Amino acid sequence: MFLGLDSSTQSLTAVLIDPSSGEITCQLAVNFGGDLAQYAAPNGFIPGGAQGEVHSNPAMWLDALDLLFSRLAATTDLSKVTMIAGSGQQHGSVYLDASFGPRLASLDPAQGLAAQIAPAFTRQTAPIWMDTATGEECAEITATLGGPAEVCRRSGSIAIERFTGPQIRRFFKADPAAYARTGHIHLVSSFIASVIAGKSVAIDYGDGAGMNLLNLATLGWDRELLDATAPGLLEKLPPLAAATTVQGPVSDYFVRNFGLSCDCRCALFTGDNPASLVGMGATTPGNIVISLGTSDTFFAAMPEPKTDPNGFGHVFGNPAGGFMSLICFRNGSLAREALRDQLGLDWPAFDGAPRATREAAGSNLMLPFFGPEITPRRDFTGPVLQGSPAFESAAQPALQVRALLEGQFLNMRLHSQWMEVTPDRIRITGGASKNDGVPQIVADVFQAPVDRLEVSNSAALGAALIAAAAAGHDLPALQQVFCQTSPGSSLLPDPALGPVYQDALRRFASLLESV
Ligand code: XUL
Repeated sequence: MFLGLDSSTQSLTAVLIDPSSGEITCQLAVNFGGDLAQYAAPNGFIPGGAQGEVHSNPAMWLDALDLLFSRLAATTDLSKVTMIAGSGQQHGSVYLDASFGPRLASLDPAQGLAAQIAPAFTRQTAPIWMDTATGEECAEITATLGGPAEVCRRSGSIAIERFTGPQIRRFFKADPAAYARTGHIHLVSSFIASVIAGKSVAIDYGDGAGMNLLNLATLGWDRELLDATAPGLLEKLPPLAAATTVQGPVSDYFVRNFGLSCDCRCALFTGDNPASLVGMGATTPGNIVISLGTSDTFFAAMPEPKTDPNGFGHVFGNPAGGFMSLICFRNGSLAREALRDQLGLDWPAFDGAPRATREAAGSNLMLPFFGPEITPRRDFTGPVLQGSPAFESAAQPALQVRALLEGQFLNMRLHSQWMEVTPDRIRITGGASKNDGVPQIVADVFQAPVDRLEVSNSAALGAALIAAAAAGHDLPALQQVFCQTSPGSSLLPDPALGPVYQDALRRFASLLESV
């Protein structure tokens, strides 16, 4: 059996697969807010950060690992697991001193992970992808390199606030002594992978490309970008490698505590989006994936790296080889939940609203941003409405729900034009895709059929598939088995709405331009 883990913003999830039977044998999660309430991070991050700071406590991720494995061991015979791989929320970083390696090598099974590893932290909190506090550092890195186009040419993205390089620079400037004491800087993915492997392991190309530090052409650390970020950075960064690279046996801590076999090995961990590309069966070009999570993402495999001239899109490594494009929208569930609460609706009402308002398709516009957005990068403080009085006054809440969803997907269509792909089909995943209302709007706005897969934990499933591929299984064959669309789950576009949304797209773009 193969185990995939996904350490996301709000939870740590495990998916266990058995390729011989083609079955997912176990799916389990630890929810940070609910299960580890002592960390006072109801949504997985420390609330109330100043100046756009959003950090998490990495000790919480370690406690979550102990809890997840104890729950897994209580339900499953873990001695049958032969390889573990995983994924993590992208861009977040963990800072550790030189004792990290020796600590991992001598973990005492009788004590928890957090108590033994946390003393190595040189920065007590980990900045995560929601952090927007590094505007100044992005500008400095960009100026040193000679402009945004050069940073993008090298790393696949212009300097981006949440990316790891600007975050490292901010730490170096704020606390140079703690930076100097730092021996290892890990991503969330490579940090968790290191704990499981019992040694400091490499960063994979998929997640490494989300740092503004990796050179896409060489797949190595980019000397100029490193120098522009912070002094002596090369010595603090792990090496880079493909996600399917086997790291060696799992740490004895997990063998002794949770019954894993000492022959169980670990592959590298990657970013949640690259893992999701695998878990959605979309690692070959031609498939578009929309993932509706805390943030919404829009991504696709790419044979050659192609960059967004407007600077919103990114290029990451594809764990199956080659590259992937990704665009991230911060106002995903954050905005859907905000409107639901504002209107006093529940999810069923929210989901039924699109069906009830079919005749109003494309007529009212909403710029669906309830807080700062990253695509487009602007400090919105609330949505912008343009339409009928009944819509603007919220006299008919269902019209606002329709306009919010249309606005989210028109914004996606607008900002994905640089990818120059007209999707034949779209694969959709994430909480908001379960009922039909939201996916139907996606189908209509993009004028493409939308498919849903049987498994909802696409990142953890992708990680389990990467583990199996690292052990020698054929990835496309595994994807045929594990990434099937659920029967009757496809939604077809209404062709009559093609011209309606073509026109709405034009009006949406000019409203966005005008505010
Ligand atoms: C991608 C991004 C988010 C996180 C969420 O660039 O920032 O999708 O990976 O976990």
